[in-house]
Amino acid sequence: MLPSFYSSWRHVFKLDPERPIDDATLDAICTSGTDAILVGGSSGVTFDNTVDLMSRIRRYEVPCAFELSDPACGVPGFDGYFIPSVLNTKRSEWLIGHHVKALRDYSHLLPWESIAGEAYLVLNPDSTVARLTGAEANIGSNEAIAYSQVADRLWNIPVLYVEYSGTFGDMELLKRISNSLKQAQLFYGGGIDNPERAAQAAKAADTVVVGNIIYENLGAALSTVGAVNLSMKEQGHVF
Ligand code: 1GP
Repeated sequence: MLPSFYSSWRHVFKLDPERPIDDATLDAICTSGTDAILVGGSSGVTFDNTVDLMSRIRRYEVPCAFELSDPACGVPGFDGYFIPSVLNTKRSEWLIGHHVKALRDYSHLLPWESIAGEAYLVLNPDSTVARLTGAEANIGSNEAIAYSQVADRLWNIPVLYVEYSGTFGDMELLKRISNSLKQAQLFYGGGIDNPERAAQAAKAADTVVVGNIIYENLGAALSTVGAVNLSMKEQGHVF
């Protein structure tokens, strides 16, 4: 398989277009040595606030991708686009329904070479994404692994995103999920607010996503970059 726009990413900062970020903070994030900036949010993402944030990030060399969950926010100019689906929702529109409508109307406009499907396994029931999508986040480990394998082995999804947004997740489960995957790149996000947690997540996931702490404690956020890189180096990742 050809390398894709995200295959070398080990550490990613996730920025929410709805949340204000000042120039100095954005500068620190974009020059931190992170592998990429991922733009996305569970609510309040609009075309205008996405264009605004993208154009500010574009002053830097860091790669920048967008999680496109609403065709009305289809801003051109990102290096890549993820189209998310929620695996463990009972509301089929979040698994496939929105996607069918979007492709019916906009498929001819999409830059397919820069698009990857992204399967979310949402495991924090108190997160906005869990509430918004009706995700059944209180599931056992074996079920979580089964969901992951459906996405990875049956659907060949390129990216599996284990999402604990707002809380630090179960690293043992993350490792078991990682070991169960055959081909998907494993993203982990949720509650990473110090180097130790970043290093722990990097031991299990291929790509570690850091979000909220950017807005709460910039120094702590920046410290996760080196921690992930060191952990990956210790595990012998070579890129
Ligand atoms: C959110 O997974 C990301 O989509 C990061 O989570 O905001 O808890 O760091 P946090």
